[in-house]
Amino acid sequence: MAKTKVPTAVIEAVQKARHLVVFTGAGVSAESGVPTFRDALTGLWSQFDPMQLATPQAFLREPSLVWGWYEWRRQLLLQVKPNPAHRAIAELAQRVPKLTLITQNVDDLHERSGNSEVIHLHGSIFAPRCFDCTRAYQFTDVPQMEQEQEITPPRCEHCQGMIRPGVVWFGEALPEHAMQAAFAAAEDCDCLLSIGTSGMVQPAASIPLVAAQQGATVVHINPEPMHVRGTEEFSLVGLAGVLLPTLLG
Ligand code: BV8
Ligand code: ZN
Repeated sequence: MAKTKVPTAVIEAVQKARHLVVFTGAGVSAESGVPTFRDALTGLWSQFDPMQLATPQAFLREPSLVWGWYEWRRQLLLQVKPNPAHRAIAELAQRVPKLTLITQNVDDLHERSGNSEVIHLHGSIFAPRCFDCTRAYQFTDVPQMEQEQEITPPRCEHCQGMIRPGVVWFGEALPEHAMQAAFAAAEDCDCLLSIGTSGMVQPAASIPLVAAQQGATVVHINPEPMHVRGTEEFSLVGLAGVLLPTLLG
């Protein structure tokens, strides 16, 4: 892949930013070996559309299949590590006066790279809770499960309800505080980096738009060229782990 030249306007916008927003999707974890939603899922789940599995209806209809899918993803996340993209974002947080990190991802790779404040619009795979009484649980044991094994979700000690992944499913509202903080940052920032997201899922996908509409410089980093509007929006075609370190100057 030819080396993408980062426009000077982008380098300057990042380095001069008073308030930089970094908005990430599954692509920022791809180089850590975490499959994105649009990659073909492997094994048992390749026959399912993630959009069909990531819903409360699917969980109530097939609790073992959905719980098994998340346990497989969680086990995978316990084995992967942050990549240069995550590390460059943590480094940027040290350098700019103010950085707001907003992620659609449910992994903890930003936190493990040193970003202490992360707005998780779609929750966390590491924060299970009771489907009925919403009591929060911790993962203590790491149940060894064979690849593609269906396992039943544990039961709540308090009400015997099924324990569910702590993520936001399709058709579920995003956490109010996360939404408010994310959109306020998009309104206030002077530069927004949109990294590794196909921009298909709402309302998260509106965040770069809100930033562009109030005059911020918006930079998309994605191996797929992204549609840009106006002179203050850029599409850098390439891998996040390769392009982000070049923004550090
Ligand atoms: C809501 C957690 C309302 C779970 C996720 C029609 C019918 C029904 C619903 C809707 C509809 N139209 C719109 C909706 C709303 C729906 C929606 O947007 N649907 C879409 C699919 C049409 N949204 C919702 O339902 C949301 N809730 O609207 O609630 C409401 C209000 C009040 C009260 C009640 C209800 C909830 C959406 C949240 C869903 N949960 N995740 C889990 O993780 O399992 S979304 C999930 O998918 C991810 O979190 C992520 O957000 C999304 C995947 O998107 P990306 O992150 O962009 O990943 P993707 O694979 O798509 O793309 C990766 C990109 O990376 C690619 O572009 C690729 O080129 C790039 N890439 C690859 N490698 C690299 C790279 N880039 C850089 N470097 C690399 N190396
Ligand atoms: Zn309960």
